[in-house]
Amino acid sequence: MGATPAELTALAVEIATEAGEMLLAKRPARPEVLETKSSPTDVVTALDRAAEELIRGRIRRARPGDAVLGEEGGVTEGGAVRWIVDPIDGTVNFLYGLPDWAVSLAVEVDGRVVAGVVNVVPRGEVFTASLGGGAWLAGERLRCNEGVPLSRALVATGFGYRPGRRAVQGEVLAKVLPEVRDIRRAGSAAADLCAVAAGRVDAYYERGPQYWDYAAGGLVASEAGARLGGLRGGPPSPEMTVCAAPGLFEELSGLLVTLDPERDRSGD
Ligand code: LIP
Repeated sequence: MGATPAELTALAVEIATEAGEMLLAKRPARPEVLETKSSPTDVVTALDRAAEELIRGRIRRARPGDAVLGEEGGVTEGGAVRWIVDPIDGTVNFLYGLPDWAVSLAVEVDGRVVAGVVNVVPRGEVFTASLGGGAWLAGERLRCNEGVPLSRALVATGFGYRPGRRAVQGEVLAKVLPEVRDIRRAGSAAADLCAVAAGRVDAYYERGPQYWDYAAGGLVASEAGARLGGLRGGPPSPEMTVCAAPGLFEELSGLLVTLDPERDRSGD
């Protein structure tokens, strides 16, 4: 079933908004951990699962036959249109009641992301983008910060859940920190990428975000003029994802390459 990027974005806004309303309404004072994944600190709550089920149900009702890739529910095969779903990006923030968690929905057509919505629920901010249609927040078009040198850059980053990865991420951070204005670690890749788009930070890098973490926020940032990629000219990936205006992207990725960041301490 055909649809324009703008139509897919509008549907994604409806679904992400409804999922956010459900999460706000049903979030208990102290959500319980349902289970853990890659480590004892990589948590899933019942509401992660419930939100993804709501989202999948709305997609099925509106666009039966679309494919879905979701953090909790895995792959549902379908046609040329595929939804990339992170029902709660920033799950630990959700668990603790911190404000940076988001419902992140991206829509691909033939493997290319054409629509992205990041609903940062506690802040009441719904970031949207459609391919070629710009990035938007509350009716205002977004532009990333340009012309910022690395030494004056406010840089967002994040950390994985396994000790062996975090040990190397700490080593890399220790080398990046003296070279930049400062670091921010908010806890949601989707929200971090939207912060790049909105000029609230100048850059983002992280080793480890999954495709559902960065697919929607990556389109928002790209449509706001930022470059999204990996190291050495590669695409964004769980190996390394970097996002900034083109000049700063080159400076930051050039520094990261010297630090051999795409590795984990062996054994854990
Ligand atoms: C989160 C990422 C974030 C990372 C966190 C966590 P989750 O995703 O969005 O960038 O630093 O450690 O992985 O696990 O909340 O969906």
